[in-house]
Order: sequence, then structure tokens, then C-alpha cells
Amino acid sequence: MTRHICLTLCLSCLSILLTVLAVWDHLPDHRILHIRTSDTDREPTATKVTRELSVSPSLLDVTNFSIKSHSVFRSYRRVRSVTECSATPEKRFDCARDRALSRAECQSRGCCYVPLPADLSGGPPWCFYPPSYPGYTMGPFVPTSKGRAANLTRPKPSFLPRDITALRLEVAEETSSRLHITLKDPSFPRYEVPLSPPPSEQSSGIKNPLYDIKFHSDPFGFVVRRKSNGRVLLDTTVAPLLFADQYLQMSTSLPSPLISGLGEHYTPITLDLNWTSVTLWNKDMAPHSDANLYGSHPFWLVQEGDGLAHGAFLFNSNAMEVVLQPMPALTIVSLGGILDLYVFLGPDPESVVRQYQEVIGYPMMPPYWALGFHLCRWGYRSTNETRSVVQRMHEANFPLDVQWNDLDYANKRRVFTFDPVQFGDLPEMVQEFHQKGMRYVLILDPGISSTAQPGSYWPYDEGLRRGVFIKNSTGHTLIGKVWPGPTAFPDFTNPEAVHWWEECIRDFHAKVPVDGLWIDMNEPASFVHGSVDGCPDTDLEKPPYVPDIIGSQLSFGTLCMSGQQNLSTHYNLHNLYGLTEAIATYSALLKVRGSRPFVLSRSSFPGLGRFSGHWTGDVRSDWEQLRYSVPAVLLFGLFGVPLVGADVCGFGGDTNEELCVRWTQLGAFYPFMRNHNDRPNAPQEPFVFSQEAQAAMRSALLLRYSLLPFLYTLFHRAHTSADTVARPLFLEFPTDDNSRTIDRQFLWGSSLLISPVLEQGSVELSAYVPPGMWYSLHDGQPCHSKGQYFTLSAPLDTINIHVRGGHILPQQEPALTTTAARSNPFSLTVALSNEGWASGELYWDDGDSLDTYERGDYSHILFTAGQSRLVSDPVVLNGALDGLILGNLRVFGVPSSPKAVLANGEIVTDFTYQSTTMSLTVASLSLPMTEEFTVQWIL
Ligand code: MIG
Repeated sequence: MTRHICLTLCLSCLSILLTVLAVWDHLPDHRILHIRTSDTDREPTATKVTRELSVSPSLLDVTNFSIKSHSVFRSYRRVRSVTECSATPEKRFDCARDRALSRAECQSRGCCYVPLPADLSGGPPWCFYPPSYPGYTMGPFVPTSKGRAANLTRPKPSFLPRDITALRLEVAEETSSRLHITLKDPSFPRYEVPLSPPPSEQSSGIKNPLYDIKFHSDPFGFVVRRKSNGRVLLDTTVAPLLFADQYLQMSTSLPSPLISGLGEHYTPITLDLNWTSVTLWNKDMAPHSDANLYGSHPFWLVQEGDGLAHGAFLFNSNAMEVVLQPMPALTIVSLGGILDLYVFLGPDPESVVRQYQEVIGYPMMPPYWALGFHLCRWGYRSTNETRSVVQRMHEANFPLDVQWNDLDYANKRRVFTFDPVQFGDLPEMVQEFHQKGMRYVLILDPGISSTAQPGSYWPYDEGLRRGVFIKNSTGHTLIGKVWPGPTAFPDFTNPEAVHWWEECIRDFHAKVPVDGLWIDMNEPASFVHGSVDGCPDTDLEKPPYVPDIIGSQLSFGTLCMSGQQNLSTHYNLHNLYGLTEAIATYSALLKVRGSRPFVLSRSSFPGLGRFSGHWTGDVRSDWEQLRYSVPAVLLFGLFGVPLVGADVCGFGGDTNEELCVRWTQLGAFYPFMRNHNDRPNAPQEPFVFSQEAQAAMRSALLLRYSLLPFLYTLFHRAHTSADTVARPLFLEFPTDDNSRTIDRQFLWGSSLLISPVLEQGSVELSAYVPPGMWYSLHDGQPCHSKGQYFTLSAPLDTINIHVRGGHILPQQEPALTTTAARSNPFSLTVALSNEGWASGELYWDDGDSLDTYERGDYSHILFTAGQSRLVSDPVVLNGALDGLILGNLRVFGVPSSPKAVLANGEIVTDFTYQSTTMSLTVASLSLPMTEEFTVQWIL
């Protein structure tokens, strides 16, 4: 399907296309977001176009009304019932986003100028669009193969340079819950994100769509309603549509102020609508508020307030700004491309997330070991220092699956080399780790040193020879500066670069058999702005409008916007750099190692989760950053990147013992758990702390390891059904008012509630427990909640975890590596509902081979409890479980002490019953997992 789309485009690109398809044929899933190679671009023209500012004749003269306050404002409205400038402050859409305008300037733009009292400063705009602001006029619809289309024309120019005055609107009702609306230039193809979303389910005859869409023809706009209740989900008629070469803007009202998404930012799980803006422009920037960070995700989800939810995705990779206002409403501004909008109708929030991932792709299945504990720091200066860290971890009995090295290993910080002195025996060290059942990951920066002696550094010489690097506007290799000094940047949208990258990885892997790659600095980051030679003075570098981004210039800390890549300019492709590197790295690892790739990327864009996990970058070692790591992780789940975590104990600055214990406890419930530290800081490996702190960390790690079969099963669900792993409460309890904004607690799947301590000095916390029956995972203490807060005791050695009644958790006896743990006995925690029922499942495979599920090489067991018995049902048994047993069982919510316990009908003597907690423990079982079993407790 996607191939057909590709093939309709330019023939000269055919060979590139075939190469890329060949690469893609090796990737596991062809559903979604395939790289397109044959887009014709139209760059914004390099010449500056100035245009007379237009004055709208329809504008009422408001010059004489000086509005003092909201109430005066209202009386003004009473006087003139039909007025152009009467919008209440929260409904004003800013007509002067680009710069402050005087009254005369504002009015000459055709906008309303109505000052507000000083106490509203920083809030509603004084210069705003009147309803009659001239926009596009829409012609009649004609049917197309995908839906319908209409032409739009703009009879009067806007105030922007280079309006696109004729647009093509395409509307596709792709599924009953997915609507797709596209606006592009019909006469001249503009840049489009070179990834192909899935074809629509049926192109015609969608049955019972959940939506209804109405179009306004003059000025053009549309209104999307939820059919079941008539609720307006999007209404773009609230402000004009602008579509100029480097400035595309669309506003919509929102049905509720509960909006999440639009990452990557340092933010609570719901965004602040009080005249704030968020910018999407990938940036090497330590997490802090109001900054554009490493990734861009133009997706948002709105909780409508009654349990229903919808979402929207603007499929656009240009620099973007989203302005949020309390109406509630938002305005998206993008600096290029087309407007390509998907709307997802849910109707519940979890379905919205799934429908979004149907477009961007379901996440990859991580190798089992990736769920173990990872240890890293910048500043392990030699193999011996690295070895000794591993040894001390083992001696102190801390689980450790994956040891990492940062840039220290690289000779002169050149990637694909290693320091012959400090890391001379790196290959041997990696082999030793492998013998211990451990894995090894190291960092890879995209910048390729350009100053090595010719003939001494193959990646650069060969890259140059094959033309894989991004070029500057004059066609020479663009040189920036990163850790090795001057560097060239591979263009991962060039199939030749993808091959070259694979060869670099293959050659290096032949010497140092790494198990995964950590791709850092891939925004991409550069220590000079643009290039060592600066950037040309063009509209690409200095567009008419630049969003409020860190550094105020698009090329700040990255490459020139005029940088030339195979598929377009860096201006258009910047936000895709990390994703395209992740794709190339994933496919290289897949080919070189032949098993499930592990990639960890800092930069991200929709679709990253198919290839990579993500960590939240350079978090500071402090309590606030610990606290905000929870929404950060949860939001990446909504973005389809479930394998995510923050650096445990914090990266920047010195950690301290209490913070590091609490962070390790929370980190044990990040889907991806890595302790990582910056060079100058106090050490923070678990073994450097007091015995008391070590004990607390050890028990958190062992708890995580004991739950890995459950976590792995959740990842299987994410991979096959786009279920979230670390889940915000509102996704699981959408109709519960109290759950809507909770982001200090979260769930694993639908059955584990995690309530970490996030404050210094606290030994208890107020935790919200959603309605229902819950049990403490530690001892089975029941907690019946009406949906209320409880004060939970949380001494330093404790993280509160509750398991939800009605659920069964598959667990396994922990060990110091997953390699060892994977052959230990399983156990089950059965949390009975009020009615005495529970169910759960285990997905199991070899943990490392590619496409086990897709090939049927896995086992899947269902567990059901009820009427005082537990039964297993092995529905699929294809390997990896042979010889493994169920060793014990805990049942929570057993009303009285059993008279006897039977396993497969035989009396079991090793059981205990705690009447205070009503929990039953059955030990010393030896039930083969590959056979159906029954355990009964006779009351
Ligand atoms: O300019 O490789 O976010 O995890 O330790 C800093 C050194 C480069 C930034 C990463 C961090 C890593 C560090 N890197």
C-alpha cells in the first residue's frame, strides 16, 4: 500500500526507494511510518518577500473604545449587539504573535485593538482577530478515492509574507474513530513528513462513525462533533486559518481544559491553559519548565470531563508552537510543511492512545534483559574502573543486567573507536560481562570527527567518499562541533548513510560485541550555532516568525537550517534527526546481531517507540526533578514510547542518600531503569551508600526483578495492542473525577498502583486509591477504597505498591541478572475481587529473538481464580517454558484459614494463613508451567 504511494512519485528516486525498501524489509512491522524517499520539496524561497500590509474594510473602527475592564467590556457589547471586537478576553486569538503591535499597526492588519487592564498583562492579547477576518473560501466537495476534497482560496492576503492563496482540502473518514483532514498546496508540492502512515481501513462506507464534521465555507473552518452527545471537540472557526510559506496557523476550541501531550516538556500531566505556549523543536536542553526539550510530539489528548476522551495529531515536523488559552482553546503555529491533522474519537482515553499508535506504529518488543537494572556514569575512565563497579555490585548483591560506558571509552571521543590505553581490553571486558550473563551498552554520538589524519578514521573518510554527511548551502560538508571537536553529521534520510552506518556498527561490533546502543546528542546537538562557518542569511535561517524557543534562533545549538539532506532541508527535517538515527541504528543492530535490537535515544518524534526507548535526559539530582519524572514517563507512554525512564538518582549535580533511595524505589517502577550520573558528581552507585540505604535499594531492585514476568507481559500488550505500560490513573479510571490530574502516582497496566515518596524527609504519604479493592503487594493488607486518599506509611525502606482486586500477577524469584532469574521458579500473586475472583496472564518467550509473537514462538498462559481455586490455562506453549515451575503462590482476600490446600488434587502442607491481612501463602510447590494446574484452598 505504502509502496504504491511511493511509486506515484518521481521516477529518478526509484533506486533510492528500492534500497530503502530493502532495508525496511528487514524491519519487523510494515504497518506504519515507512520512510518515503521521493518527496518533492518546495523550500520556502530564499528571497525575502515583502507585501503591503492589508487593511480589512470590514473591520469596525474600535479606536475610540478604550476598554478598562471586563465589565465595561460587557456593557460595550450591549451597546452594539453585533460587533467585531467584542470577544471576551479568554476568547481572543492573538493577531500580534510575531511582535508587539501598536494600535495603528494592529488595525492595519485588519485586527481589533482593545487594551485590557494591566493586571491581565501577559494574558489575553490586546490585538486580536475579528470574526470577519478574511480567510479562505471553500468551494464544493468532490469525491476522491480516499474521501472527498475541495479547493480553498484566499481572496484577500493575510499580513504574512508569501500566503499560499489556493489550498486543497482533503477529508478522509479513515475508520469509525479516526478522521483525517489535510490542507496542502495543490499547485506546488510542499514538504511533507517523509514517513507513511497506514492506509485507511476502508476508503468508503465507514459504519457508524463516532464523529460528525461540518464545514464553514466563508471564512473556511470546520467543526468536529462527537456524534453520541453532540459535543464539539474541535472548532477551527474560532480564529482564522493562516497558511503562508513559513507560517501555518490553525486554532481550535477545546471542550475541556484537561489537555495532555504536546511534548517534550517539563510539565505536569495536564498542561497549563493560562495563556501559555509550548514549543516543539528538538533541543539538547536539560529538563526545565518552559523550554523545548529533546523531542517533539504534536499529539494531544483531551479528557472531556465525563470519562470520554479524544485526541489529535498534527503530522508535521517543522518547528512548532502551541498556544494554550483558558477559553479553553489552542492555536498551533508551524513554520512549514502542510497541515495534516488526525482526530481520534476514543471514546475512552486508552482507545485514543491506541488509535494514535495505529497511525505512528506500535512499540517494539524490548529484549527481556532491557527490563533489568542498568548502571552507567560519565566518568568510568577505564575498563578496570568499569569492571570494578560491576564487581562491587555483585559483591553487594545488587541485581545488574547491563553495564554501560559513556564517552570515556572512545579514543579522542571518536565514535567507533576505543581508547587503546584506558580501554585497550574493552573486547575482553565485554566478553567477561557476557560470561556473567550480563549485557553491555555504550554511547554513540552522531557527530563524526572530521579532523583525524586522512586514512586513520574510516567512518569519516568513507562517509565523505560516499557522501553521507549533511551539506551546507554551498554543497560542502557542514561542520559543527561536538565532543571530538569539529564533526560532520550523517544524514540518516540518505539510504547510503544508512548502509554506511550499518557498516560502521558491523565493524565495531566485530571487535566490541555490544548488545545495544545509546544514541545521544541526536537533536542533533552542536556546540557551535549552525556550523563552524555560521549560516547564510536567508529566510530559512531567519523565518518571518520564530517560536519562543531556547536560544531564539532555530540553529541555536544545532545545525544550519539550510543544511541539505537527501529528503529536504534541515529546516524541515530537524525534528526527525533522532528518529531517523534510531531507525538506522535499530536496523543495523538487527542485521549485525540478528536478535532484538536495543536502542536508547534522547531525541524523539512520533514513531520512535517502534525502534527505541527513551530516557528523559539530563535531569538534576533534586526532589523537584524526581517528582516531574513521573509525568515525563507517563507522557512518553501516551507518545507510544513505553520503554522510558529518567536517570535514577539524577544526572546533574550531587545526589544524596535519601534522594537516591527514593529515586531507586521509584525507578524500580520506571519501565526502563538506569542509574546514570554526570562526570563531576559524587558517585551514586547503590554500593556507595550506608548499609541501611543499600538494603532499601536492594529490596526495590529485587521487587522489580520479581515482577519482570508481569512487566514483560505488559510490554507484549504494548507491542501487540498499544496498551500503555506505565499508565496514568485517568487512563484506567476515566470516569473517576479524582484521577484526572494525578501524576504523583501511576499504574503498571491495570493492576499495580505505585505510590512513591517524592518529598524530602517524608516517611508517609497521602496516596489516592481509585475505587475498588486493593491489597498491599508487600503483605496483602486489604484496602477497600471508595476513591479516596489514604495516609500510607512509607519509611525509607518502603515504596507502597498496591495490587488491584480481580488481578493475578505472574512473578519470578529474582536473581542478580535476568539471565539467571529467567530459570527460577515462578510465583503468582492472586488478588481476589470482593466476589472472590481474579485473572491474569503471562506472555513468555526466549526474551531475545526477533518477532517471537509474530512467528508463534512463545507461550501464553491464562490464570483464573474463583471459588477458592486457581487454575492455569496454557493457551499457547511454544518453547521457553520447558523445565520452569510454579514455586509458590500468594492469595490475597481469603476470608478464613483454609482447612487444607491441594495442588492438582494432592495435599500441600507448606502453607500459612495470616488472619490479620487475610492472605494465604502456599510455598514449596513444583508445578510445571507447561501443564495445566489447579491449586485449591478448602475453606
Ligand atoms: O554533552 O555523553 O544526556 O546522559 O552522559 C553531554 C555525555 C553529552 C548528554 C547525555 C548524558 C551523557 C552526556 N551527554
